[in-house]
Amino acid sequence: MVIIVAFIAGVLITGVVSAWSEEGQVLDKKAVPQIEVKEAPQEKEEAKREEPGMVFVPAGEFLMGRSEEEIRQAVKACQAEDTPEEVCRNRFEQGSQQHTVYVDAFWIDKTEATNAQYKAFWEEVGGRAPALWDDPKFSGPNQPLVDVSWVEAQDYCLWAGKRLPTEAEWEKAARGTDGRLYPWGNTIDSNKANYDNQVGKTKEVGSYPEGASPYGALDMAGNVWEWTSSLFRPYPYSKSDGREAPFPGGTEAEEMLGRGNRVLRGGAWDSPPGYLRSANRGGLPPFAGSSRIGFRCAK
Ligand SMILES: [Ca+2]
Repeated sequence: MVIIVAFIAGVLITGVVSAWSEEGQVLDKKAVPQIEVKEAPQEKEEAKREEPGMVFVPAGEFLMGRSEEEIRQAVKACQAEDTPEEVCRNRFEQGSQQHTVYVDAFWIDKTEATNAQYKAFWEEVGGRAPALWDDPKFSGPNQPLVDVSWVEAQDYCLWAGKRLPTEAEWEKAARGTDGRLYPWGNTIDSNKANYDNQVGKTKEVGSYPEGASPYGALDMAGNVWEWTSSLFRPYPYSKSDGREAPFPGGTEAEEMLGRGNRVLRGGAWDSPPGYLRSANRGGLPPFAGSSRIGFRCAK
């Protein structure tokens, strides 16, 4: 437990450093490169299929990670917090540099998984009841499930005939293909997401329709951090380099010792604004969980 708490603290501290001083600076439009999007013809048929509660993301490339200008701002902000320049550069230049990634077509849940949805799974399958189901701040049926580990999130998605999204899928679903910083555009907006302790708890999923991503996914920024399937490894992202393998190279016990943090995305109800950037990455051991952590499924 001590180890897990330490990792949670580590992620939060790192995120704060990367977030605060960047905010309020409008990026030069030229700093956001554009890419041409080609849509495969067969996808038009795929997109017509109905998947209740899910949105479709067509195959193609997108810009993943932070642009050079974003990294420059992040390093500057990091140094302003009295962190050595080399540490800051390692953190942002090697960890999140923007690059083009191809992603196959997929579906992703329109909202975070709710308490009601998870309860149906839990009543059928059993296992641990999330501790915060006793807390009225977090237990509403349409509030997102919190206090859920990566392992439990994955089990739920498999039960529902789905899986966790990769972090590349998650980021594309959140920001589309034009390199925007947030699901709705380039400027943070408290009318479009739940963050910064505005209400001091999670809100019902889908409470911010104006904060929808280009594909219609809701709460990709804020409300709860969302588990992805991916191991936290430096970019460039490659789905075939082992980062998507379940428990690669070790046992569950080894994973609990911190080898194999999984990526979380999007920030939570109490996160400062920079956490909500679609390119921002968090990482925690797969057995961690808190009132800030939930998930959504893909297929
Ligand atoms: Ca979220």
